[in-house]
Amino acid sequence: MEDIKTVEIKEDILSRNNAGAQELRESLIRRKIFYLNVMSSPGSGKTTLITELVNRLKSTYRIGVIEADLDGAVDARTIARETGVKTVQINTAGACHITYQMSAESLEALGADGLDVIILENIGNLVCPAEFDTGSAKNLVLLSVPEGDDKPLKYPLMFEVASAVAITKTDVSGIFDFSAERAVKNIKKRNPSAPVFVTCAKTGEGLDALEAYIKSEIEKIKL
Ligand SMILES: Nc1nc2c(ncn2[C@@H]2O[C@H](COP(=O)(O)OP(=O)(O)O)[C@@H](O)[C@H]2O)c(=O)[nH]1
Ligand SMILES: [Mg+2]
Repeated sequence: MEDIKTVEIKEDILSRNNAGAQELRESLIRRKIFYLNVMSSPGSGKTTLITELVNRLKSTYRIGVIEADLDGAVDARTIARETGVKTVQINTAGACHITYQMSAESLEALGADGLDVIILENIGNLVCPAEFDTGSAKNLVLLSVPEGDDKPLKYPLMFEVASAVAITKTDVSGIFDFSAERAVKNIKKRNPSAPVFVTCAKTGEGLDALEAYIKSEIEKIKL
């Protein structure tokens, strides 16, 4: 019988990505640039929350936003219109995640060196983006009320790689069978150390606390 050789491509791709991302992270921190990677399911409120956060932070910091999508520039246009900050759109042509190279090229296109804070809205997906380190200093993961409080149990890696988690859309809690207490318990099972913020971009609930957390992480890099 023919001897078939098996090549572990995924492991190789991931370890190369991790090494490149680590270098990128160190380089950004050396240059005192805070890079925040925002991840969640499609429609869980990333663009809306990023808009709110940028509008709160932009008087203190020079901010840029990278919007990653499979196709189109809808979110980049929204962010540019609603915040006025420098924004670039990257399209992955169908890929479900962005690699550290895509991340590095986008930072270059944005002009990272003139900025204090860069926020990346990653592809909407609870699986692949968690596997691909982008070189960010911190990962903010969103869990919206309509998705259900069990998602941290079903998508463990996404919650394991989170530096912080924001539960979003609490204004619709009454319509969905969502318990913030259960969600926090499930998040803590995956990641005991990540702070969890209970937020709503529409009512402003929890945004002061989330803004304070992000500011304190930015200032750690600026020291
Ligand atoms: N009720 C409610 N809707 C929200 C909230 N945040 C975002 N949305 C809506 O959810 C939809 C998807 O939001 P978007 O920010 O585009 O999510 P993204 O796909 O993760 O970027 C939009 O119709 C938003 O207006 C919220 O806090 N409460
Ligand atoms: Mg979006």
